[in-house]
Amino acid sequence: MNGVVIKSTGSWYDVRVGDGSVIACRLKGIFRLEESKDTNPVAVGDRVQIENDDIEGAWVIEKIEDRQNYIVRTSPKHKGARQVIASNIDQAVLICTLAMPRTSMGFIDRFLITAEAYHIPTTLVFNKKDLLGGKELVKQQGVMDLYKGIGYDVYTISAQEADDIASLKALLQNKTSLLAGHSGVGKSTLANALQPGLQLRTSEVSRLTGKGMHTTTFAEMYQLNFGGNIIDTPGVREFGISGFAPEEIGQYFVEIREVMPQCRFTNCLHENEPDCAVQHAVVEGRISEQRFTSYLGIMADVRSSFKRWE
Ligand SMILES: Nc1nc2c(ncn2[C@@H]2O[C@H](COP(=O)(O)OP(=O)(O)OP(=O)(O)O)[C@@H](O)[C@H]2O)c(=O)[nH]1
Ligand SMILES: [Mg+2]
Ligand SMILES: [Zn+2]
Repeated sequence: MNGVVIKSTGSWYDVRVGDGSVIACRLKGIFRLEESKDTNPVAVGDRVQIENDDIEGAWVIEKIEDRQNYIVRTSPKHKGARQVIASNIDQAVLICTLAMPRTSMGFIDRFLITAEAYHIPTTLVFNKKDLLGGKELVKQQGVMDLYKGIGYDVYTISAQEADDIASLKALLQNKTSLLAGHSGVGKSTLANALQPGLQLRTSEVSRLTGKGMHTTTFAEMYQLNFGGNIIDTPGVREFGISGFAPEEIGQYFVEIREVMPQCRFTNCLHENEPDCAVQHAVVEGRISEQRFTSYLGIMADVRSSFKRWE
């Protein structure tokens, strides 16, 4: 029987099959033994073949179909190991909040370059606009304008506003979308608003630290009654990146990719090289200093993780 993995706990996998029912499956031993840099051989979104195994007396995943795409992050437990967050997705929706919790541009950029590298179109959704005062709204608008200028789709919403939920529905309809972001930004709250009846657990952000409580513990895919699927994921503290070569990174910054053919050296890394079109663009304000700072920070990370791999 064919199905789609909608939840993976590491020992059990919930698989949604053709008639809409969900079957808890185990993984055939062979997959666990396969050599892999990934910490999880099966991810949410994987299309699989399952069979009722006579010997084990349970449903097992027999075969994993090739992935159309997938998105990974560095495993927080084992640096250098990759964790596949989800596969076969149409888009990612990065939920950000200016406050409670604060989402930094560095975090946004790390997510965006990973999504660029894996060819996953990404939309930025700034949630909790109801919490922002005048000054903060101006600040948020500045960040939003920056990303709009680069070419990303950007929304500002409140989970409590029916109109905002309606515009989010239009974004998500008939697609399989990954909801990502820090703990506490409101991923599960938004899922509940989009699909009444889900009743996912949510918890208040700590007033003391301004951080979320890591309420969602496993990624899970839910069907939307207006068409499509969403994957709610556990909040991540940092979006570690690994496995990239330093010379790749420029290509994943859309606006750097655009100007770098004009650099004097074809292997320019846009750090200290002479006649670098990227540095010129930063000086002239065509590339934002914040994005360039993110670029340099990611280059430093990539270099240090590269060394570990050698
Ligand atoms: N004021 C306000 N609060 C919101 C909004 N969206 C979510 N919240 C609150 O933010 C808190 C955290 O929401 P969750 O949905 O648990 O956040 P999450 O992103 O799923 O967090 P993790 O599961 O830990 O990753 C809850 O108390 C929500 O009620 C919003 O638009 N405005
Ligand atoms: Mg959650
Ligand atoms: Zn350059």
